[in-house]
Amino acid sequence: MASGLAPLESAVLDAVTAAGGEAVASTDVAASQGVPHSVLVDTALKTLSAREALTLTPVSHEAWVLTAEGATYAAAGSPEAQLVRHLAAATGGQSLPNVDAALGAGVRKIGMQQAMRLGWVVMDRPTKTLALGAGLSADALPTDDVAAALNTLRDGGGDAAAAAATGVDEATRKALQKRKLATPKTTKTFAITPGARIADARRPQATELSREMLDSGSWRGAAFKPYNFAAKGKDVAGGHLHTLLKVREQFRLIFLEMGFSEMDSARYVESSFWNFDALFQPQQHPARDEHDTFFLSSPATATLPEGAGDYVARVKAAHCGGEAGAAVTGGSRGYRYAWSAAEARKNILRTHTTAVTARMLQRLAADTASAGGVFTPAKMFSIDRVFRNETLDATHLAEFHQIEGMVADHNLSLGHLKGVIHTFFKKMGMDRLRFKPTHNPYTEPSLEVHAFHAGLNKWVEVGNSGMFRPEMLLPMGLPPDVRVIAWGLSLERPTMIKYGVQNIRDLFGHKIDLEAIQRNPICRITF
Ligand code: FB9
Repeated sequence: MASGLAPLESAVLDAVTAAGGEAVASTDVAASQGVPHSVLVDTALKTLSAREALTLTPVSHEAWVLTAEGATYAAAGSPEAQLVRHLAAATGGQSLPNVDAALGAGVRKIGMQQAMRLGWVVMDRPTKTLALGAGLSADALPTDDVAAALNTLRDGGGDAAAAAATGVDEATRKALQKRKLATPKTTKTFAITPGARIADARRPQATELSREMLDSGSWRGAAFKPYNFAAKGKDVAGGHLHTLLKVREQFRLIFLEMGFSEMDSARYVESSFWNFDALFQPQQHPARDEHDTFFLSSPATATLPEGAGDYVARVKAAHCGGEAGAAVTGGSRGYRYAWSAAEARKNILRTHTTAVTARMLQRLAADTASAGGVFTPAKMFSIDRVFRNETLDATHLAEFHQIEGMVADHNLSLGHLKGVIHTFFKKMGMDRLRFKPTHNPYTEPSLEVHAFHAGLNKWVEVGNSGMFRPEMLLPMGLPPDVRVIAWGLSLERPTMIKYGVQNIRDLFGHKIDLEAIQRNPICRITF
């Protein structure tokens, strides 16, 4: 049961009760309690009026406050008055530099302007000296109404009505405002009167409807602390998706929207067979040496796929070429080298998720065989980590996330590849694409994909793609008219561009700023 009132609340209630229903000025209570008016409002008046213990009637006051410049003139006199006093004290015309030295160029300039407007000062053109105006002398100086008005405003607490009463009328105040010497400020105070529920304001307030109150019925008369719906709830600490995973989720949605299903890519350690050989990448290909690929020391080797109609032998034949090779690849002459099973067994950290695609395609071929040769088209994707022993720089780490999509169906063409890539990048908000021929060991033709990025206002290389080679597909046992188109990109690049990250180490790794992760807005995929 919340007990007593805050001291200020109690003081306000006392004042209101003492006033016997008369309105009490909030400024008076604040003054009597020695607290700034705003504190009284925030810590007592708001809570008590929320409980309908008080009724607050806003009273706006227009108070004129002097500007810093106004305050100096209130003390030292208006510039024009200072100038006149100076000239009166001086003998003969005063040169401008002399007056500047005495009053300061700022005061002299304003003073001269005002005093000459009022005829208090004249300029002797030939000698460029200043002198008192006609009818003025040291003992007949004009009154400094400006300074007087400024002082009246300050001493009157800026109250317009009080000032007007002492001759500082609206026009004078406007003139001061025009000279940026004083400005009107509206302050809002309150006339406090008793509220409908002032009676039980002192009664402790219930903060919850407890079981006992329900049983005892004591809730009927109880005063309940009104819900403060504006109260900031407790910051609920929760998990935060890493920025990369936020973007990954968006890419998954794009693929799912396009009717793709996700491949199981949970396999960082892969055999050279699936990562390279199955993709018809020759064993002496530069990417297969330790400069580009991480080889495992233990387990150093993997077993090659058994059965599958002796799929491994057909892969070997495809690589070796010759009769056998041409037979399993529809006539390719292969690479004509001695393919080594030992090389293929070497375990590595996969360099691309295309290894997973190879496994999926080989499984599709097996399913086709077990379905009596009936091939079921497939659209699949993967987004997962790959590892490359590359030179590290601001945009390259030894690992990144590869996004890959593939479509396997009868008689697919390059047009289908370009079409599906257009659909994909359009969903990323990029609909101006350019395709540039390139080379991959496992696709022919191969196309680099470039997109015009409006935000960066430039063309960006956004991925790679191609049609898997028959030397890769036929040894798997896929029907000869089945074509497989595929494309790939990284997850890091779009994420860095989306979140404006310059250095990949700020996005991925032990040095990232966790705050940023928590602060990063959810990711809307359009780039
Ligand atoms: O992601 C890449 N670029 C990119 C992608 C999106 C993007 O979005 C922005 C909002 C606009 C911005 C940039 N790239 C691929 C292009 C380059 O960054 C490239 O320099 C780096 N590439 C990585 C490999 O680096 C060694 C990105 C990574 C990549 C490259 C190729 C593939 C996948 C990832 C592939 C493939 C493929 C080809 C054929 C068949 C199957 C898969």
